[in-house]
Amino acid sequence: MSNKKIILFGKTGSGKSTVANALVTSGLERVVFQSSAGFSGCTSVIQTGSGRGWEVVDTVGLGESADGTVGSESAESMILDFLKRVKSSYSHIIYVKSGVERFDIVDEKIWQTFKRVFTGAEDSFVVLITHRNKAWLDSEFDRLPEWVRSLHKSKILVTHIPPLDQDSEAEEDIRPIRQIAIKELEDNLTGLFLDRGSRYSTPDIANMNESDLLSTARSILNFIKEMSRAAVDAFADALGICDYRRIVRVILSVFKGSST
Ligand SMILES: Nc1nc2c(ncn2[C@@H]2O[C@H](COP(=O)(O)OP(=O)(O)OP(=O)(O)O)[C@@H](O)[C@H]2O)c(=O)[nH]1
Ligand SMILES: [Mg+2]
Repeated sequence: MSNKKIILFGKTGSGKSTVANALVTSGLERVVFQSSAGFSGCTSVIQTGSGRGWEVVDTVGLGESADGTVGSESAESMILDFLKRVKSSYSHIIYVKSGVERFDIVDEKIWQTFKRVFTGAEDSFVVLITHRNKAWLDSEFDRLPEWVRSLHKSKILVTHIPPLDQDSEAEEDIRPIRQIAIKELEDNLTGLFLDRGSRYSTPDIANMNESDLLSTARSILNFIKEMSRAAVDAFADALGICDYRRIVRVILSVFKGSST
């Protein structure tokens, strides 16, 4: 059985590190990827880990960044570093979303940004909703946003991986439930990969040289600015966001963590 390589992205607290640990270690007892539940807090740099046939790239969660505005030049080099870091072929490129939060406009913009970053590897795109089960997905499907529903149904996955319980008796009860959830997630992901003949998807960036990557980084930055501006123009009232730079900042925060 061939190795699978996945990259996870999504907002902070969506469950990326949890999924990463689950796949690589089959549980949550051994921590490879630091998770928000741990003392170390949320993920602040891109991390890679592997085990059990899975190689996982866990990215920094998108959220409001504390350090304010990023200048265009440093934003560009941040994106460039990120592109260099993630230029590779993948079995799955996964947008992780917490099912207890509503999908909003920022989710859509992040998704569009990653479709732009991984152009050429569309085959491997998946949306993974955490904190929920299949029954929830079936009942909520029609309420998912259009950009999610337009994916093939098999590429919209749902998982519920309960965190480690400090109470050892409770943990004993939860562990088998967690194990079943992890097994189901693995089976779903593996199934998708087998359907594609176990072939990796290669994004255009994987074949780019330094100068192509730089112009791609520049064009991605412009793309982020343009679409954020358009979103604010269209939805300013509903969003309560008058400054498109705020959306830009949120989206840019994912590219942090790849510079050394
Ligand atoms: N109940 C439940 N809790 C979950 C699930 N997935 C993640 N969590 C919890 O949600 C919290 C955040 O999970 P993380 O895996 O750290 O999220 P992350 O996306 O890596 O967050 P950042 O590193 O900040 O981007 C942790 O307390 C997890 O235990 C789930 O499916 N069900
Ligand atoms: Mg994390």
